[in-house]
Amino acid sequence: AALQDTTVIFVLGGPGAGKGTQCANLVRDFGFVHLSAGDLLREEQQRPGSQYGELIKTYIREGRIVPMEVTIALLENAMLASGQKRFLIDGFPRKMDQAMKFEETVVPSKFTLYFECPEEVMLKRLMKRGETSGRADDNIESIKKRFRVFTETSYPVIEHYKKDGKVHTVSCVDAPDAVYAKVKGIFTNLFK
Ligand code: UP5
Ligand code: MG
Repeated sequence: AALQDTTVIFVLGGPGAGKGTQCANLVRDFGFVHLSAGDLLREEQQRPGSQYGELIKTYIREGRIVPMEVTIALLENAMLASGQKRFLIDGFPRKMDQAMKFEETVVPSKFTLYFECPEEVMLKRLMKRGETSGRADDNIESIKKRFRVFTETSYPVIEHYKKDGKVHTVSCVDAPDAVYAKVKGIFTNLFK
């Protein structure tokens, strides 16, 4: 009800494709609110008294998908708390049932922005980031598990939306500015 007339764009792509990097550009130029499901889960994990702290920690390290009740509640709360109307939902939905549930109980998505990137490129980026990120899943074991879950479980969500003609695909191989030039083109057509 409260979120009925909001615009939601799902931002999807493999681990390390550059979802967060490009969302930051879109926030600056188009006034979207950026909600990274992974960031919200990491915050919840740190929150003193959270009943999900241990569960989230284990799931993230193993690259597994946290039960959707937890993630959807975090997203919905953040959307309501923002008081805003345009959202980039980054890294969610990662599983078909999550996509269905979110669109039924929160709000349907307008489209999906899919960042396409070969695994070897993502691997390089994540290993490099792992030198300084402190992220518990930026290590070779966790990265391999994340790739596998993406291919087997999360990519089918993108395929589903592709069948509906609701996906804008952007290659994420080039430098961040070149990638953003393409993204900006899509958003300028739609939102300016
Ligand atoms: N970089 C970015 N773009 C570049 C470019 N064009 N050229 C060169 N370098 C580039 O970028 C990654 C790194 O690459 C950075 O160092 C960046 O500078 C560089 P980033 O923008 O951070 O990529 P992103 O796609 O956001 O990568 P991230 O690691 O955040 O993706 P994941 O999807 O793996 O992580 P997320 O935080 O979404 O999820 C983590 C875990 O949380 C999941 O594995 C899962 O266990 C759990 N989770 C759920 O259970 N449910 C959810 O709904 C969401 C998450
Ligand atoms: Mg991210």
